[in-house]
Amino acid sequence: MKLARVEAVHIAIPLVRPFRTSFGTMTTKDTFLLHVVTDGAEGWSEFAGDPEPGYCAEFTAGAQIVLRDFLLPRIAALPALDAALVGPATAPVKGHELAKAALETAVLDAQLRSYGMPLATYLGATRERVPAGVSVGIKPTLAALLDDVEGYLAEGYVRIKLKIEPGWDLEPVRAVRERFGAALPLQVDANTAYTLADAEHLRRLDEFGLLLVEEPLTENNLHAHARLQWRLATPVCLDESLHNARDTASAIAMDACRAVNVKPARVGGFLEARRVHDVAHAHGVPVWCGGMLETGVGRAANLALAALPGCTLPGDTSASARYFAEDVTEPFVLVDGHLPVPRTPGIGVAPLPEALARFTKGRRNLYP
Ligand code: OSB
Ligand code: MG
Repeated sequence: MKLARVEAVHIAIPLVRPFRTSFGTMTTKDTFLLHVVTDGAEGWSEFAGDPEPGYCAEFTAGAQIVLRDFLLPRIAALPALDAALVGPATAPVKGHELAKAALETAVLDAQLRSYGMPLATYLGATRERVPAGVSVGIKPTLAALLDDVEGYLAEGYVRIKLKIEPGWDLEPVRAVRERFGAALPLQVDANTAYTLADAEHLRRLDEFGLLLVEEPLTENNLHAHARLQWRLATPVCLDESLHNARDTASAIAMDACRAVNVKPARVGGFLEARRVHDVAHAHGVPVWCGGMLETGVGRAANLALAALPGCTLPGDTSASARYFAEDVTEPFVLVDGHLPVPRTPGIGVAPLPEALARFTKGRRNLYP
């Protein structure tokens, strides 16, 4: 394969309702799709970040510069383009996992299309459909939260995740438990909003029988997460703090987490995500596939990862309608609490030209 052309397509799609986390409120999915054209097939991917560096250090405008000036020149210099070489060839560029993931995924999509192989097959997926959880944002009132959770359960979602922050933690969890019962699979995500000084407070979550508490403390502090896990019965799950398989191995060895949220974007792509999965699975630590409010382009690829054997907990891969009235791809529809794993070559979807045109804010050539 030879690289011919790479383009960033800036898209903005309104969310069906605002999504508030401890790091901010989103009302629109504003990002870019990466379109890679080779001498053979073409590939698509989605940059998972936002215009502002709230979840992590990367952001859309910066990622396009990193792709254009640092990542793509290294890929274009390869004698033959191969998705497995994207990681090693871009390793001299520090960080920028989200940008690297977008590049590797679009190249992988093109390559797998040329082989006629679905991403799920390439990764070693063992399921044809995956159970769907839903991540519920911070709401203005408990009543509004209970209404939202009730709606999602009526739609068939099999697991609820509540976003929490100081001042919105024990009460919403108690309210959801009281209303929907002890059997509801329930977990929380703090997106780094607490410190170890909050350990005694967080320990009060133990009485609610949660599946896990996700990224409670300041990012990248494995030591503090291990100290917290020592005091909690609830399993700690890491998201923001795990950037690769090596971090995951360290975190597990230190007992800094007893569950792993794997996001291909956060770890630089699907090949490293597979390794994160393998490390955790080999240690008997449950894995689940997280999300970043992706459009159908990112969602399709995530579903292939969610179908791996070690993904034993329901993920955040919800149906398209949970995010958008209209998606840029054919929508993913919840059936009996599950989403189907795409079974056509590559990531299994491509943007619908008409929808893409309507949501496109601009295009930028990144290569040549
Ligand atoms: O921390 O998992 C997170 C969304 C954007 C950024 C970070 C996170 C999330 C979610 C929603 O929790 C996941 C999804 O539904 O895609
Ligand atoms: Mg998270």
